[in-house]
Amino acid sequence: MDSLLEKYLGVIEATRDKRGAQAIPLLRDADVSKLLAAHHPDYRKEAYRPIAFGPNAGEQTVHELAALLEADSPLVAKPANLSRVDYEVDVLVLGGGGAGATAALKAREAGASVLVATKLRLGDSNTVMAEGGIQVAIKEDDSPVQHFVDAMHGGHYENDPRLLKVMVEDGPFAINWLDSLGVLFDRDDDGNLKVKKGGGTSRARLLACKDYTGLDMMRVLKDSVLNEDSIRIIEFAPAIELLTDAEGTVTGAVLQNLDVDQRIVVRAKSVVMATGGIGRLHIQNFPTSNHFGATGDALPLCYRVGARLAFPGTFQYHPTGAIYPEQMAGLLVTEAIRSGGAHLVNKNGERFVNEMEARDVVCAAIIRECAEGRGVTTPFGRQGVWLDIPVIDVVNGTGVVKRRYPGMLRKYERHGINISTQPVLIYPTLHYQNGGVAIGTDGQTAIAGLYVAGEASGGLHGTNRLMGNSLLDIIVFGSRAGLAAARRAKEVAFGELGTKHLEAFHKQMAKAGVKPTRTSPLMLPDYVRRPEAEAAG
Ligand code: MEZ
Repeated sequence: MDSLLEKYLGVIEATRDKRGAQAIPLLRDADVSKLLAAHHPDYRKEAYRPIAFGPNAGEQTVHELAALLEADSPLVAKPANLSRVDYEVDVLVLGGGGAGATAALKAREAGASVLVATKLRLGDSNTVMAEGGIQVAIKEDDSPVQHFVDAMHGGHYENDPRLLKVMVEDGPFAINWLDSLGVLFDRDDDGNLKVKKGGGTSRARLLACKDYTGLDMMRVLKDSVLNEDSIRIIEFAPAIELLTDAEGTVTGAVLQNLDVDQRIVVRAKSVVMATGGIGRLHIQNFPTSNHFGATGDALPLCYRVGARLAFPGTFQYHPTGAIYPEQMAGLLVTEAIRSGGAHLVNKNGERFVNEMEARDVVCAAIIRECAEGRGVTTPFGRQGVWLDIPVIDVVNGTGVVKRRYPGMLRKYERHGINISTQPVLIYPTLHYQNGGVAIGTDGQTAIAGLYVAGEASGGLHGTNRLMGNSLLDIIVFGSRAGLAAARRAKEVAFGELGTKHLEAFHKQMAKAGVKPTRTSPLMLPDYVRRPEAEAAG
């Protein structure tokens, strides 16, 4: 057995019965506020600064995002030849994850010609990284209203209520659609959909495909896109700039072919931005649960054409990211495991928070335990606490962990750890951007021709998203954005392709005294440069 585990296994096993009998009450709102202010990373003043110019000028965000927003367009150093148009389509979808695939399918269904351009391969996205489930109110004891109330409370009442209303009400239809496409949601022996509870919710309303829900959803969405012959797909071609006409309407985009150093010019009547989140920016040096391409590309691209961001300063640090073994650092250990009864345990064998609090609360409590000396240090110097997964089998009978969490079991097995019998070490991992581009209920932005769906958008989740609401978000708003983009395409002609918006952007930049030293979007994480930067101090 591993020496780290050997040292602590005794205390974890010896305290299990006592811990199991302990009822930890949910914190009162006033105590939640205190805990967050003291320990949640969103409250670390030194990690934040005001954005220097643009639609969100003066608002606080993390240094990493501010730098992206204030960086220059790659087209300045190397302009694209806009007179040679490579593709002309009704709807250009940027991003090949769940939101992008849904938008493409719905736009096509509505009669639009569609091109999907994606940075990596179709399906490479945070959608496939979402494990525990999708929230939707479908059971008799539940309702969209109850779902709305839970999400509002979880988001600290900052959520845009118009967006949230649409999501909870469209939810059951979204599930019907996924079911009809072939998503294999877990069912009981009578064939009824099974539900479980997520953190911060008053009802069990998570539908799941074991512990690989997002992966199964993406499987069918991807197949559906591939089966739709008329949807064109370009892989390894991220967008590097949006194109606009003289009125500032979005009329297309320039893509970068990653295989050969070549620009691709697309003219479109509508553009749906669905490029996902920002985890690979490793905000505040956190490890991340995100996929390799999650570099927040939508944010600078939309910002440069004048779109405002909602909540640019709030991020989700998923409470249970793996920290040991080192090769797994940042990988998600699904919340479904806490929902199944696992305990969070400090080095003294004590539980210290109700495991079913909302994510930001659990995250802050774990950080507090480590900051106050009750954490465990890994051989690589990471601090964390134990997630006692074996207690699930102790309480429910041998084999439950294996049956419910085959994905987690396999990930740890590769490193010689059996989660049915061995607790694992965890610490918060950067998981989700709560904020993003401000949208209306059809994914429309304030910029004509530009729609945003999924994690790239902001407002729906307030300042803290609840588990499973992202998988619902991508389907509901992917659909709405795809349909609205197709409707617009029927009503407008193709526009001229230009970069006049960059002139306005540069004027604001100069007025703020900012001299850009880099370009955005980042496209790929800069791991190669990181050690040099650290060495330089
Ligand atoms: O919504 C999520 O982020 C999710 C389902 C994550 C998880 O813990 O499994």
